Amino acid sequence: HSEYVACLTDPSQIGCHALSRKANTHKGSFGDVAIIGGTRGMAGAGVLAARAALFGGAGRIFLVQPDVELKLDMLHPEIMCRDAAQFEFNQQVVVIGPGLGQDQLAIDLLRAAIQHPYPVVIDADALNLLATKPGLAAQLKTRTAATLLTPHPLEAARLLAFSTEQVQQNRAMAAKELAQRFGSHIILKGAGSLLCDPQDRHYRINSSGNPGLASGGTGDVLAGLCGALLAQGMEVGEAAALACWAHGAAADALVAAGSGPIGLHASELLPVIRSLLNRR
Ligand code: NPW
Ligand code: AMP
Ligand code: MG
Repeated sequence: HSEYVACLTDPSQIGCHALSRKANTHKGSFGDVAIIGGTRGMAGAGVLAARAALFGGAGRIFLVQPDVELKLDMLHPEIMCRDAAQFEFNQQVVVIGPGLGQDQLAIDLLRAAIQHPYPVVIDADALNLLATKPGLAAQLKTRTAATLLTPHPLEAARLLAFSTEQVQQNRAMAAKELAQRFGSHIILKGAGSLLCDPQDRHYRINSSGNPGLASGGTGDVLAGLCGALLAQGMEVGEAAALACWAHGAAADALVAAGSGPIGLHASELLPVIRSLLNRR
């Protein structure tokens, strides 16, 4: 991997302009996102990812739940709640994993997502499944549409059969290894998230964010945001970089305003991320 080059993500080069909208557009212009997750006991993870897709600008958002815990997000009825047992994949960008669980239905949904010929973001429990099902990991390599894996250090360790300490001691090596092994774009999360491209031979380190993000649900927001940016047509490496930067910068703005790091929580990120995406 020696030819990989490191660089910091440069906010001035991160492409919010890629999201600027022409006058004659409609919701179909900004893509559909299906969030697959939020099973019983972890419904919130699915809701947070779906809300992040909404605040991130996707045209239409489906929250596809393995067992329908919620018929409606009362705060955001724009989100369409569907039953995974009856859901048909169309042309959506798929985000699979937040609160997905790891039972047989989850495995079947992950297989369908991997076979889906459109961009897919794989997070949380879908990564944990990938770590234990070599057949699914092999299928992943045959995908032609964009694939983005968003592990935190323990998920990365599971995927690589390393310890978390091994991942953290050499994060760049771990991210590159994941990119090669799974033929996918990688966001290795944690302070200074590392972004890795399987082809371009460079990796980037995100410069925004702070320990206010160390609370349950922030990763689910990042996954949904990645889905929204992909649905709006961004290239996967750029979508990953913009999502990481805006997610971290939202936390930085909240801390600057006195809303963290203590007690900062995932839902609060959403309107701040939206403001950052609308900045020109
Ligand atoms: P430790 O404690 O240090 O040993 P898991 P999960 C480690 C859903 N959620 N640096 C750390 O290990 C998710 O979407 C639902 C070092 C930590 O304890 C998943 O589907 C929510 N270590 C499911 O729950 C909100 C780090 O990983 C352990 C690290 C399980 O996901 C919460 C946690 O990993 C959650 O999002 C770092 N930077 N970051 C909801 N509201 O419904 C993490 N670790 O055991 O895979 O559990 O990430 O909570
Ligand atoms: P997850 O563990 O899946 O909920 O994801 C946590 C999110 O918060 C990821 O985007 C991490 O990069 C981010 N995060 C967690 N802790 C920190 C930290 N100390 N500094 C910066 N970002 C963090
Ligand atoms: Mg997570």
